[in-house]
Amino acid sequence: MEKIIMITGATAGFGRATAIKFAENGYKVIITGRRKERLDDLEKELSAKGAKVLSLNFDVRKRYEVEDIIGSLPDEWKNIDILVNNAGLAVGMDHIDKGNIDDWERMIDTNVKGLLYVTRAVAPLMVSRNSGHIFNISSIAGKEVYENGNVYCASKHAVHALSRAMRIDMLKDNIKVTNIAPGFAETEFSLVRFKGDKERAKNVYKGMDPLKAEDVADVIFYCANLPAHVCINELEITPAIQATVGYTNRKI
Ligand code: NDP
Ligand code: 8X3
Repeated sequence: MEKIIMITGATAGFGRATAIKFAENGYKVIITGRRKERLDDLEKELSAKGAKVLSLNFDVRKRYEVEDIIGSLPDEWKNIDILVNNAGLAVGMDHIDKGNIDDWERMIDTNVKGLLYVTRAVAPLMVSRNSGHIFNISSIAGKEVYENGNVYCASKHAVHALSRAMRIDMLKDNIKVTNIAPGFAETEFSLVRFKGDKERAKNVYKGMDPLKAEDVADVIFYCANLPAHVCINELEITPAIQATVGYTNRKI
């Protein structure tokens, strides 16, 4: 039987690349995000390749919407085998005394609370079948911190802690949990962080060959397709020129 994967934040970056990778490999894919047009376009693109796609248009921060939409999945889409908690963002980059509190709330509400709402809705479906695999997209910013990264790093440290906690809680339910911790990857991430400032966003990746969204999709696919007795609990992936969050060998 075809496996079902649900990916939050499939309208761009890692989520979109992951949806394409799994759809091309015969999975049924549930794609989610706030930008409906992009979901529609992706649904068309994948369906044209013969994939079965369900597109769900919601904001992970809206607790009751998340519960309602996931709670009323059609029967043929309920048996979710893989959940990728990917939707997330950084907004702003300032010292802690100057940060914008609205930006902080957006990051915490999306990266931490949104991930929890989705997990709380999907995990019982997996527990009832005694089977499943949850991927949480954290970051190397979930293992280390950097100047001006304060709240984003804290939100990703929370994701890292939740991955470890979920692994323990769901051990007896035969549900694998994998924490993915990418470093620099050129997606729309920096454009969002710098609120549409293209020049500043481009500069983040100056002098390097950053990760591509497809690199992250490939490792998720690899982890998801290991033998049943193997679980990768954590996977850190950076561009070759990046050793830690702050040590890079840029060619500038
Ligand atoms: P992108 O900005 O390219 O994609 C982010 C995705 O998240 C979009 O599909 C967006 O969809 C979705 N999203 C954001 N907020 C919400 C929300 N409130 N509700 C639903 N969906 C939402 O960034 P990336 O692909 O790079 O980021 C994906 C994840 O990877 C994030 O969690 C990020 O923190 C993490 N990460 C990124 C790294 C990088 O360097 N790029 C490195 C390490 C981790 P829409 O706007 O349509 O809702
Ligand atoms: C994104 C990677 O280093 O920009 O999580 O925080 S970083």
